[in-house]
Amino acid sequence: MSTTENPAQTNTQKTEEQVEQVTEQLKTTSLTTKPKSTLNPEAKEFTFNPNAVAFIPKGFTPAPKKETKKEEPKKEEPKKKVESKEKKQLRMDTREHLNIVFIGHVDAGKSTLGGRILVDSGMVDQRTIEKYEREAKEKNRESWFLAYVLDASEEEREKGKTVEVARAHFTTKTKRYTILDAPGHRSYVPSMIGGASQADVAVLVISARRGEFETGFERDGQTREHTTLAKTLGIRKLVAAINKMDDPTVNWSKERYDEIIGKISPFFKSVGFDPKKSVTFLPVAALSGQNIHKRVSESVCPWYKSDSLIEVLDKMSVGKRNTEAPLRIPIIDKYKDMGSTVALGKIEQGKITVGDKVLINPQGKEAEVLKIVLSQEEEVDVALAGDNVNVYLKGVDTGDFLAGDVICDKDNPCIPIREFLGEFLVLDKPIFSAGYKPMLHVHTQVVGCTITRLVSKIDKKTGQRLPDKIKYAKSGDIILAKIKTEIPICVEKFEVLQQMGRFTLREGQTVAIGKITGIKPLKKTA
Ligand SMILES: Nc1nc2c(ncn2[C@@H]2O[C@H](COP(=O)(O)OP(=O)(O)OP(=O)(O)O)[C@@H](O)[C@H]2O)c(=O)[nH]1
Ligand SMILES: [Mg+2]
Repeated sequence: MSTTENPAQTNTQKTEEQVEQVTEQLKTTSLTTKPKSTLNPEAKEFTFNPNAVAFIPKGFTPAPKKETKKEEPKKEEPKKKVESKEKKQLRMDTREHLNIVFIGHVDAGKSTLGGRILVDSGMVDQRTIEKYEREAKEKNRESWFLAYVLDASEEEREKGKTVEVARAHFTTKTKRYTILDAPGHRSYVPSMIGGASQADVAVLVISARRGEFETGFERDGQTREHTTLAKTLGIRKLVAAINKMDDPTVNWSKERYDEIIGKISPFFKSVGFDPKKSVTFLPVAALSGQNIHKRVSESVCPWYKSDSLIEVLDKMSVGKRNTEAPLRIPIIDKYKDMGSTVALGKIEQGKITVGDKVLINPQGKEAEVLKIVLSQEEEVDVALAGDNVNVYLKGVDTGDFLAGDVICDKDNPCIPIREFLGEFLVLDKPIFSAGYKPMLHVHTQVVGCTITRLVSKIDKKTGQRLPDKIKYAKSGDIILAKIKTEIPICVEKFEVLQQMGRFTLREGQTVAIGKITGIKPLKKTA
C-alpha cells in the first residue's frame, strides 16, 4: 500500500521552540505553500481480524515508510547536561490530541463536514478536489464531492452513504485531531460503535432541512440511537452541529434553529448530556463551509455571534488523562510495514516509550516496542493516553494477536476473562432469559456471548439491587447479569477504566447498553 506525505505533518521534535515553530508554520504558510497530496483514497484495505470487521478503519493511511530518510541520531542539546537517568531527549508532540467522531442520522452531512474540514485545513490538494467534483458529477451526485474525501469506496460513492468508519487527521495551532466519520445508516451501527468507542468528543450532525431533522429525530432515527450510544461509550462532550443552515428551506432561520434545539435538548438531558454543561450547539453549513473554520459572516447569519466549529473544538478540554496508570491500548488493527509487525490503537491509559517491554493479552505474547508513530505520521519516542499510535513491535507476528486484544503493561497487565458481571439497560428487546446470545461490543472487541444468569433487577430510582429473583428481562429494565464470552477477552471494571468497562449488546440493533461491574479472571474459571 502506498503512503502519502501529509503536508501538515512535518516532523515536530519535542523542544518547545520546535513545537512552536512548526505550529506557527502550520498556522501561516505550510498548509498552502507545501506540495499537497491526497488522503490516499485508492488505498487497498488491510486484512483484518474477521471478528472485528466492524472496526476496519477505511481511509486509514498507514505509518510512513521513510526509506530514504535515515532516522536522525537522537542528539542531546549540545550544551544541555543530561541527567544520568535520562538517556536522551525524548521526542513528543505536546499538542493535545482529540479523537472526534462524527455521528448522526443518514445524510445529515457528516462526511461533507469531514471533507470540508480537511479541504479547508489544506489536507487535500486542488487537483484531487477537482477529480472528486468530476466523479460526483458523473454519478449525478454533484453535491457529494466533499463527502468523497472520506467516502473512498466505490460502493460508498455510488450510494452516497458511508459504510465504514473513515479516519483522517488534521492539526491546528493548539491541537492534533483525528476525525472518525461514522456511517449514519442503521445497518452500519456496529461500525459506528467502533468509531465512537475510540472518540473523546462527538460531533452530532443534525440536518436542519425541513423534513430531515424530523425523520432523523423519530424514535427509530439514528440521531437518538447514535447519541445514546455515544454516551454509553464514554463520550462526555457533545457538539451539536445544526447543519444545512444554507438550505433554501432553512435560510439561516433563527426560528428553525431554536425549534430544533428546543426539541432536542430534553432528549439530550434524558440520555445524560446536560444541554447546558456538556453540549455546545452551533449552526453550520458544511457544504459551503460556513461557521466551520471561519465564523459565519454577519450578513449571512446576524443572530449567531459565537465560535466557529473549529474554535469550539480548539477550546474544548476533555479533562486530564491518566498517563500514570498501567498501559492499556485496545488494538484496532494490525499490519506489516517493511517486515515489522505494527499494531494500531488508542492509548486509553498510561504511556508507551520506545524500548518498553509490553504484553499483548489475552494472548499472553510479550513484545518490545521498536518504534512509535502517531496517527499524524509523526515518529515519537513517547506517546501518552489519548494518542492514537502505530506501535512497531519486535518479538510478535501479526498472526500472534487479534484486533480487540490489548497491549498492556507487562508488570501490571489486564487480566484475561471469559465471564463478567454487567449492569445494563435493556433498550430494545421485548423479552429474554438466561441463555440469550447477543453480540458483545466492548472497546475494540466484538465477540459472541451468552447471558448465563440474570442476577437481579436494579431499582431505577435508587440504583440498588432488588431482592426478588428474576427469570426474564424486557425493554426498559435495568438488570445485573452474568455474561460469558465465546473467547477470552480483556476488559476492565467500569470503575477502573470507563473506556474498557462499557459495553453494548447487539442483535441487528442495539439491545442493551451497560457497564462491567465485576470480572472473573480466566484462571479461576478454567
Ligand atoms: N444544502 C446543504 N447540503 C448539505 C450540507 N452538508 C451536506 N449536505 C448534503 O447532504 C447530502 C448527504 O451528505 P453526506 O455528507 O454524505 O451525509 P452523511 O451524514 O455522511 O451520510 P451517511 O454517511 O450516509 O450517514 C449530500 O448531498 C450533501 O451535499 C450543507 O451544509 N448544506
Ligand atoms: Mg457519510
